[in-house]
Amino acid sequence: MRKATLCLLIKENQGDREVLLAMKKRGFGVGKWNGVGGKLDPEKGDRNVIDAIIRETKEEIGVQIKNLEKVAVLNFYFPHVPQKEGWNQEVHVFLVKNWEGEPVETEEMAPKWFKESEIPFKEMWADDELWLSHVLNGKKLKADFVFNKEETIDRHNIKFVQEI
Ligand code: 8OG
Repeated sequence: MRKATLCLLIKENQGDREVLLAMKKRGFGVGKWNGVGGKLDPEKGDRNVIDAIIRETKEEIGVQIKNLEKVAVLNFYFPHVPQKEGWNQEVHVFLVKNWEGEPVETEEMAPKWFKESEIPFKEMWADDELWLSHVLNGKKLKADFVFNKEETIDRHNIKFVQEI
C-alpha cells in the first residue's frame, strides 16, 4: 500500500477547540476540506512518515511542526480502481499542537480554522465523519474504509488502540 500522511493543527480558543483544515486546490481530493499532508516521497528525502509530514506541512501551508502526536492509521481501499493506479493507501494521521509560523495559502491548499462543532463534513472525505471527532477527543485508532465508485463507503471497521 502506498503510504501517505495527514496533519491536523489544533488550537484552543477561549475553551473552544479549533482545527485547521485546508481546501485542496489540486490533485487527489480537490475541492474538499482536509488536513494537510501527502504521499511519502523518498525523492524529496522522506525516510519515514515523520519526515514526510514535516516536509508536507512546510510546503503546503508554510508551517514548521514543533511536535506531533500520531493518532491514527487509516487504510483506504478502492476496489473499483485497478491496483496499479495506486489509489489504495495507508494514511498516518498526526495531531500537532505546537508549531512555528502562521498558516498561509499556497498553490496546493487554502487553510482555514474551524471550530470543532463547525467542521464541514459534507465537504470532506466521507470517512472523516466516522473517525475525526474521536481523534480530536484524544482517542487513537486503526481503521479500514472501502470506497465505491460514488465516493461513499461500502464498509468500514474502526479499532481503538492505546498506542499507535
Ligand atoms: O499527495 P496527495 O495530495 O495525493 O495526498 C492525499 C492526501 O489526502 C493525504 O494527506 C492523505 C489524504 N487523504 C486521502 N484519503 C483521505 C480520506 O479519505 N480522508 C482524509 N481526511 N484524508 C485523506 O488520500
